[in-house]
Amino acid sequence: MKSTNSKDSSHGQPSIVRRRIVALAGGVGGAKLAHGLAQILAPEDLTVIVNTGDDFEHLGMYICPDLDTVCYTLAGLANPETGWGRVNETWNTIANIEKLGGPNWFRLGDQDIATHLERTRRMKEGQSLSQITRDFCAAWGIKHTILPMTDSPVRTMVDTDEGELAFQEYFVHRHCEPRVKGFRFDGVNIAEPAPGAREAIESADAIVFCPSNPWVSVDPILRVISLTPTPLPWGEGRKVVAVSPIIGGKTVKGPAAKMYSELGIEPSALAVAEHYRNILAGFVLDSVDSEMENSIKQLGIRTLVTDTLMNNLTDRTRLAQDVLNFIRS
Ligand code: FO1
Repeated sequence: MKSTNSKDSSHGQPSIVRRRIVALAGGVGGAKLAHGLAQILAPEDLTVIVNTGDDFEHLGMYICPDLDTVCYTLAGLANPETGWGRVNETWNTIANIEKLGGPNWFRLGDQDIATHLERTRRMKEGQSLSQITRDFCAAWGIKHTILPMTDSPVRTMVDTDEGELAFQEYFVHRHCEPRVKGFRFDGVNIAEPAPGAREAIESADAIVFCPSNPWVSVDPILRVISLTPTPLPWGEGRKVVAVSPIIGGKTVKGPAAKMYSELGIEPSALAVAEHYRNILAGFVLDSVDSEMENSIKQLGIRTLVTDTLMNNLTDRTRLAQDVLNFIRS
């Protein structure tokens, strides 16, 4: 549903057509584009649906790394060096846990621990993850809607040459070293989308897949929300647009390129477009990959070639504006 403001082009003023956007995001890359979109879109025009397949219980706390990364980023609280965790963080708790012989492989800062403790307390009281996220967003001054993909537990399991590993065990504890053979999303078949997610998608003019890992960040969300293929021609109905997380055959952050290689697929923007080919209407690839544009077009997908690296807020906002202009085109 489009909402149009009162300016009327027939009176010589440009008509400003608002677009409702749903962004699907994993961790750091997803959070950056969501942050850019939030600079441009009004709060009622942007819903970010976040992967919760990376969530796990650790040291007695319920931890939602991607959800926290997106929230901290939109709130301006994220650690600019890592992209995850909090800015101006201290590490006293984890240092003392380490001294006592406890697990220290998952680096939890003191401020971050407050988030996990309070979330865990509320969950034990029976509050849902989406309810808690709504309250936390309000406390952090976030005006746009951030939803976990689901309130039920879904756990990404990584099948490797060393057996099946829980996601954070593979990702952080084992530094993505075991060779990947496949993925399983435990609990996905019974998981319902979080309240509001379906409505946001139904009323959206476009769904944007942020530059997050297709295998372990976007796929779990797609499985939960059961996004139906969009065979409509460009310009008719909802547009589904993805931004490539692979630039010049490499990922800016995280193991997506390594995963493609280990699964026997050459990592590239084209491989990402092929991954989503049944649901995509448009694809945004980096200028360094412009030679792939024609091959992507041959998949029946519209393309935008632009600079997709997001080193600062200006880059995030510019890329978000490019994506919105592409959607409007
Ligand atoms: N990633 C790491 O590589 N090492 C860590 O110690 C680590 C701790 C951590 C703590 C809180 C949090 O919200 C995220 C954290 N991450 C860490 C990032 C996270 O595990 C991954 O980036 C995502 O799960 C993948 O999107």
